[in-house]
Amino acid sequence: MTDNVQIKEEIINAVAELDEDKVIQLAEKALREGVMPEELLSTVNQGMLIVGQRYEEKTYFIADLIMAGVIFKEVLGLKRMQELFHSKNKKKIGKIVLGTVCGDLHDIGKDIFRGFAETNKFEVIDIGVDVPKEAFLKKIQEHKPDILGMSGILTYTVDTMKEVVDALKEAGLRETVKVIVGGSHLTASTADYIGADGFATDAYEGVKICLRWMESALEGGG
Ligand code: B12
Repeated sequence: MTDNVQIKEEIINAVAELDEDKVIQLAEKALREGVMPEELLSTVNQGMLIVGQRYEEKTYFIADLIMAGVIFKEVLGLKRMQELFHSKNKKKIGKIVLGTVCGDLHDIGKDIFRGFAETNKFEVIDIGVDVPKEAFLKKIQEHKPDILGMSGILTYTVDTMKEVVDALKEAGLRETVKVIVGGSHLTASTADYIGADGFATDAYEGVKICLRWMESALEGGG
């Protein structure tokens, strides 16, 4: 961890103010000055939380949420960030089918999870956003993944995720795949209600759980 406190604060403020040019300029500067890409992501995320608060307070509107999304995606697209997500290792350790559940269009957290998973040698079949349970089932039958990853940012997606897990059970597929759910509103008890094997409010933590699952499967622990 570096202690570039000032530049990080400037980035948080620029994201909160939706100042696209300034965010990109500061993000590039921060990376040049030694801020780690992972730290940059979490810094930008702090700015996003302020955008969300302003939306709740009705000082920001839907157009502002859209702008915040555009800014985050630009940061993710910076060369150094792409390098973070780029896996040179061709040998894969496991397969993940990943999607944002039905009714939810938020894909930034999903994309970050995908990036970290690919860097950690997973093959990821990303089936996008607003994915109906039937499509999850179809992709699981087709690709036979080790893990199903579901992202849901809107709070009601807890029920949508549960519907997918229930559908897996009905189709006799539940035991064939580990299920991880991700979203900042999730807790151990909601994950339990969903019937997931694991949950994470942070994409990197989620990937660490997936790595542990693959290790224990290799050791014969299932
Ligand atoms: C940008 C944004 C949008 C953009 C999304 C653009 C995009 N391409 O994703 C757009 C404009 C589309 C949008 C739309 C809406 N949004 Co919006 N949006 C946001 C905002 C500002 C940032 C979200 C974000 O990307 N955060 C950054 C990422 C990195 O965080 P994250 O997604 O949570 O991901 C992290 C974890 O959750 C986790 N994770 C995520 N997925 C996964 C998956 C796995 C497998 C794992 C392990 C981990 C994991 O890892 C990530 C961190 O490492 C938030 C505010 C906030 N505080 O988050 C509101 C927010 C999420 N939106 C909100 C709302 C209400 C809406 C709308 C309903 C608004 C409207 N009236 O139309 C619509 C819904 C559209 C829909 N059907 O989905 C509310 C949700 C409230 C709720 N309790 O459900 C929020 C919280 C704003 C608020 N405070 O009111 N939004």
